[in-house]
Amino acid sequence: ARAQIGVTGLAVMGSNIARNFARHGHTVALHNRSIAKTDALLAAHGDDGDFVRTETIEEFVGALQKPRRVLIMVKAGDATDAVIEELADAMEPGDIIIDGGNALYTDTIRREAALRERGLHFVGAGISGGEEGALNGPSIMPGGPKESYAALGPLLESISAHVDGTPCCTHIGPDGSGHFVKMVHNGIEYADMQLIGEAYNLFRDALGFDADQVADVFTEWNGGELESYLVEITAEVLRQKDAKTGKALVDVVVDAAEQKGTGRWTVKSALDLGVPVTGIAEAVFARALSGSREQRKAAQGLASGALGAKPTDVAQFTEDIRRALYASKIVAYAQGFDQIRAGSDEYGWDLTPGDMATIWRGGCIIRARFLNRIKEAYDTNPDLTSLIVEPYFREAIENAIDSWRRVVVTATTLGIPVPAFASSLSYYDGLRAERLPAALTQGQRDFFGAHTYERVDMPGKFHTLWSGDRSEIEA
Ligand code: NBP
Repeated sequence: ARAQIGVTGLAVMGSNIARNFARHGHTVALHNRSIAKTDALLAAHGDDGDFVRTETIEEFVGALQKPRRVLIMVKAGDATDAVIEELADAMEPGDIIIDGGNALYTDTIRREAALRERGLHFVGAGISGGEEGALNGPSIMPGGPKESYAALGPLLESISAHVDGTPCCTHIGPDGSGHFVKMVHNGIEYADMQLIGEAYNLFRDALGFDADQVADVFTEWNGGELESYLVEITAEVLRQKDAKTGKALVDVVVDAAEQKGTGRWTVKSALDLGVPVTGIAEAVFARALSGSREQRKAAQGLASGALGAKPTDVAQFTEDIRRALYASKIVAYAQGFDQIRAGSDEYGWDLTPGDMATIWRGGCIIRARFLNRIKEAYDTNPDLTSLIVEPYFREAIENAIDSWRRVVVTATTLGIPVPAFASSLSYYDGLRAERLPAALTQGQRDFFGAHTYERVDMPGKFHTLWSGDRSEIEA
């Protein structure tokens, strides 16, 4: 046995990760359910490094040095369970199975517990960066037993992206925490993409920009505090021309956004944890609305009401949008980090939020200059209550607040939907409010359900005898 790592599942992600391992000098055992993919990979890229071709699971496991390390890159769900079962039967106590697919973290918790019983280490590893990242350096979020990281970490770190010499890979925490964190990463990605989409929409419908003009703005923004992979590729997508019509590609693509589910998972989990991830939720719902083709068709021509005037100071409004985007983005990340902390508390994972900021700086889809600021914030104060109260972000939002309000007001008066900009601003206003209408909600709940309330001036739980003499009793 001579391979340091095995990869099973050689579709686009698995092939590229296998090549990445090989290019870093590791001997890689290859396996795929249908042998054609294994052979296609070897034919096209066999000279990337040292590969061991295998056909059966037994042959595959037999090719690996101990403790054996196998990375599964198959379709998430039942396929993963089927592959784990086959592998577990062929492996020995102390061996490590890594699931690099987009598994639901609760599946990972279940799988880790089952394999632990059999003496095997199971590591659910979130991998972000798409095809390109898989080949040239992804961001990797491995969970699972800490002991397994000693044998696995150096291998994963060697193929991950690096920023300032630091690998974009670290042990996240036990059992399903790696996939949980990857899920929240994808949720933040949804919010970020939606916010960028809303900015684009404003340029198009409030300022009348064409795609090239918006591309120029995004290119310029990518030189400042908004610098990020998503802003960079936005400019590229907007600049792309359609060969068939000569129009901007974005103008011939159907405006119905699809989703594979990780955004939805993030929101479901946030609902269970009671964390208000309003930016992510609005992003998921905005995709759903865009895909509601019947309803959208039926709603064409509905009244807009009196529309306000379009902004006349183009430079000012452009800067307003930039600031609104930055502030809303801070809120989306603050909410995502809140969810990570809540998940950590719920499952007893003892996660270090600053780790996420560190490993998301490179390789992954949400890589962005301002993650350095988030990292610094958590370095200074690991127990940060909320990112938005940390001095750097507080100041950034305070600089943006007037612009942010103007953008939401202008969009509203022009009838342009900005669900993520508006809900992020409401979240900010909600958090900073001295008094929320929740006191009234408590009164209503006590009225119809005797659910009790607390008082601002004394401890304890109280109930008003609503159907009696309306006096108050201590509950
Ligand atoms: P796919 O998600 O399209 O899965 C294809 C692979 O799964 C093939 O190797 C296929 O084998 C194998 N497979 C299936 Br389907 N059912 C199987 C079964 N019952 N037993 C054994 N193997 C089975 O591949 P992908 O797009 O490369 O993604 C791989 C994983 O990485 C997924 O979990 C995905 O969510 C995750 N991911 C993808 C991206 C991305 O940008 N695409 C990014 C991050 C994470 P076959 O060749 O024999 O059909």
